[in-house]
Amino acid sequence: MKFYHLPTSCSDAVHAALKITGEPFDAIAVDMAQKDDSFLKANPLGKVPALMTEDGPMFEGGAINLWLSQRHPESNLMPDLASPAGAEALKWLFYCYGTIHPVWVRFFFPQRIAGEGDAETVQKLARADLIQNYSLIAQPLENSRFVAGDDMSLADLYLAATLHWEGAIDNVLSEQFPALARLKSDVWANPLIA
Ligand SMILES: N[C@@H](CCC(=O)N[C@@H](CS)C(=O)NCC(=O)O)C(=O)O
Repeated sequence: MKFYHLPTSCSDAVHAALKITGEPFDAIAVDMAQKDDSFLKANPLGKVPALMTEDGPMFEGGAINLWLSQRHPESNLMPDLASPAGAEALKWLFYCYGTIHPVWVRFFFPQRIAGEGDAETVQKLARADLIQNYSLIAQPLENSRFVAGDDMSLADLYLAATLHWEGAIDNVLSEQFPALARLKSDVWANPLIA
């Protein structure tokens, strides 16, 4: 299958899952300034990550990664979804995709919200929301190595991918929440991913 991605974007979480599962793939780094037809066939919205599988296009990173985890249960990327650990992993996975990621979009592209209005204020509010949102997901990491226990899950992959961007807010997340700094280096040092 073909994997459309952009290094240091949210597609890194899918890239990591592809490597861990051993799913064969061709990685294609997308030129966002010139989105070609094959990429737009994989995701008509022109966003990464996207896959062109033998059965057709697939997009939305969370869906792709859940699909990969079910195709490769031996990779242990998600606990049994009906178990208590599965509930935790799902909760934090959706928190990253549905709550944290959109706030980064507000931060990086404030004019998409503000239009002709006050983009600076939109960005300032997004920064404050980011700190509050990460303070919540840092809590489980005070008591366990990963967000849903001692095994790494898809939630950790996605959390680590979003932490690539904290340089834009002076690395305040790693500074304020050492557990996040630990998680970030733990995930990216994993020999299956690196
Ligand atoms: N909900 C989508 C979001 C995808 C997304 O926003 N990807 C960003 C990179 S992190 C992108 O491709 N942005 C390009 C753009 O918005 O034009 C997902 O989780 O896959």
